[in-house]
Amino acid sequence: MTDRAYQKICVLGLGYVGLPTAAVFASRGVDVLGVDIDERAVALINDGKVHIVEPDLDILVKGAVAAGKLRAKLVPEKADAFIVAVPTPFTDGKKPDLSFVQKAIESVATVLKSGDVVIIESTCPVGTTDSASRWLAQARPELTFPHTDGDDADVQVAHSPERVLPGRVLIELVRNDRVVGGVSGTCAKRAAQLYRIAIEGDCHLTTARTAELVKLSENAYRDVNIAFANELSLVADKLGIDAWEAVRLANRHPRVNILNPGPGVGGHCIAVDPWFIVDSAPDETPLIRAARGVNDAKPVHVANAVRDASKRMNSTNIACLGLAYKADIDDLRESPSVDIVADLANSGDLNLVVVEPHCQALPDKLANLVGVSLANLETALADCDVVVLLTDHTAFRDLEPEAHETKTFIDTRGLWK
Ligand code: SAJ
Repeated sequence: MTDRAYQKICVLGLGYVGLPTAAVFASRGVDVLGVDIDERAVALINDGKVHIVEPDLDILVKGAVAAGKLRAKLVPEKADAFIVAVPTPFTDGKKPDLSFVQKAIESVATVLKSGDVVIIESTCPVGTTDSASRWLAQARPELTFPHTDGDDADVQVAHSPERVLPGRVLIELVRNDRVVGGVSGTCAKRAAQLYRIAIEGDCHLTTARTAELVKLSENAYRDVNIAFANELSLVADKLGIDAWEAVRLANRHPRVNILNPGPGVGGHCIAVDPWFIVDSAPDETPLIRAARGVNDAKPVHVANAVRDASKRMNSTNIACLGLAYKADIDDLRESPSVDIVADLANSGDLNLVVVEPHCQALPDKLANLVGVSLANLETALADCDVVVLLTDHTAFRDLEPEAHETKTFIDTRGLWK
């Protein structure tokens, strides 16, 4: 059911959050214009196709485009609401890079009219949504905005962070609760009214600044807890204890829920967002910073363990299973598995046979390194004496290390425990 206030919306940024969001609103009968700077993505979407891998997204986009409810363009058009879902990476100095958000907001400013709602879904440092309201006001001085005019403003500005898990985006987009933070109370109410067209979860209304911190806290919480598990795994290794067994048994306690140790933390969110908190309160965040350090150091620890095994086995033939940052996806961004293979390649004397069932070719970071090749599982197992499991893909689950007595297996994920 469309809400009469929202006949048409623009979604800026057609990535793994923006495109599913656009398609879900379109499937609810809203006229949706998706906007992206990537010409190839725009052309594919207008053809009813998708440029990212996410279960069922292709079907939803195809249907929405065929029904005339979803189109894509390089620039926005007039609409009733604008959802900004562009990336917010960090710079080399671990500072947030808001240039994509700022450019998207500037392009919205060119088509904005009184009564419109602008919502930022991109993860951003506290204060960004208030800044967006100021940026819009600078571009459109004849309109009023909530940072100066509060509930009486012509245009509403809000932050509602995306919280979906890659691999389950379409389910979580509709079912998860949403935090909706407004620069004013009216901003939050109007933004929630939009989400209720498509969202089954509850909308929790708050301020834009609180909503910004909520999102950052969620990912920092996970990072800190994974760091705890990773630190425990180093302790367990040193003491000759199976870390996954220790975690599993500790979790039998009714108030303990330790996460799983792994080769490090990848993806474009959990390894990045904690730095946005550290940047805004550096003196108050020793724990969050330390957790980042523990998780970032884990790939080096794994690479050293592989080099030790190679020496013990007197063999330089190493099978590396998995490159993606987590199981059963093709996403290699910030993946510790890629970093570990690159680190091992820098040793100079190893023959690294990589198996990644979700990729047809090695990523740029590995493609030109000496001694790294891509192979299937059978070839890698036949040719290598050390086997390191880096990503817990289902395709590796049935491999039985005990059936290969002459090889050394390093299981960084606890998949075969
Ligand atoms: N990991 C572990 N041990 C664990 C759990 C995860 O080592 O017990 C590793 C994974 O292997 C991976 C990394 O952490 O390398 C992150 O994976 P993830 O599944 O925890 O999270 P993401 O990055 O795919 O998605 C997260 C989600 N946030 C939370 O669960 C708090 C998702 O809900 C957010 O929408 C997303 O970040 C985002 O966009 O911010």
